[in-house]
Amino acid sequence: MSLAPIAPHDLRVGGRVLPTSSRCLVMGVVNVTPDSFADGGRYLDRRAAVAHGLALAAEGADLLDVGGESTRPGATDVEEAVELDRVVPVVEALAAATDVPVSVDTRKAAVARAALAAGAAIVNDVSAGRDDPDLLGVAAAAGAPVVLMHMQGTPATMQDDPSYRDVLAEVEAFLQERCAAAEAAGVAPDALVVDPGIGFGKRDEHNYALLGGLARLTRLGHPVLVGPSRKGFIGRALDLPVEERLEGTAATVVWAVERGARIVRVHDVAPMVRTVRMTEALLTGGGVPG
Ligand code: PMM
Repeated sequence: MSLAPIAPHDLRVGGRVLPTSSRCLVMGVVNVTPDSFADGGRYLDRRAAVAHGLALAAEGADLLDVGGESTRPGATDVEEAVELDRVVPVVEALAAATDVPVSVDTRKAAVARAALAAGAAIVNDVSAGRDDPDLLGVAAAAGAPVVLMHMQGTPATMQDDPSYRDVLAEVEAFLQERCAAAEAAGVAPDALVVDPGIGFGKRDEHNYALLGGLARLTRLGHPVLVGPSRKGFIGRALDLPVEERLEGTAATVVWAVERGARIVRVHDVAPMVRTVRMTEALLTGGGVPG
């Protein structure tokens, strides 16, 4: 079954409107971790992380996603104090130095709360509010949008033996249920973003099925975020190491935008801004999207 994507709502962050109803936004990744798969260790130093975030903002990022816990396959949990220490100063410095809204990539309510107090505007939770029951309430109290991502299992175990009967239907049902949970916790419906969680408890066939059926997830009525950047399925398709997956990421971004993705989470901001803008020009016959 193929469906045309439907336009979602905009997102309000602070006093600003992010135009997810009409454009695909580019979210740049700032990992303050020693062990993320694509850039682990490069930005563990606070100043390096802030400089990297500012460079991504200058390259045209619409959002900056700051994370202090690697969620790569096999990664173990990070202590709350360690994650706070990695994330909060970087969020604070970026929020002070740029107008680009900052999101915090965390599964912990305390980290979300501290990051929001330090100037973050969005919470990106790869557990979709399941790991810490207080996280959705924290976002609701701050009036902050929340990214709800699908993952089967936990980062430590998710790639051991992922299995689905119908991955697209199961991810769709999961996201629908988590949107309801977020609304029950007080998050406004127009503050929700959904994400199929590429690579999180998925075999390649599952990633391809989700990317192929992405338009169906737009039917949930919320902006769809996709994070394919430099991930393993691209490496396996092209037989290339992580530092050589730019074109594979770009091809996946084109595909996702054409099927209705309204935020792409990427490491290589400048080339992906061009990739997204060109895809939108093709989709609109050269006009302004919307
Ligand atoms: N991927 C990673 C981390 N956080 N968040 C969302 N919402 N979606 C993703 O696909 C996602 C994420 C893993 O990538 P990284 O280790 O390079 O940050």
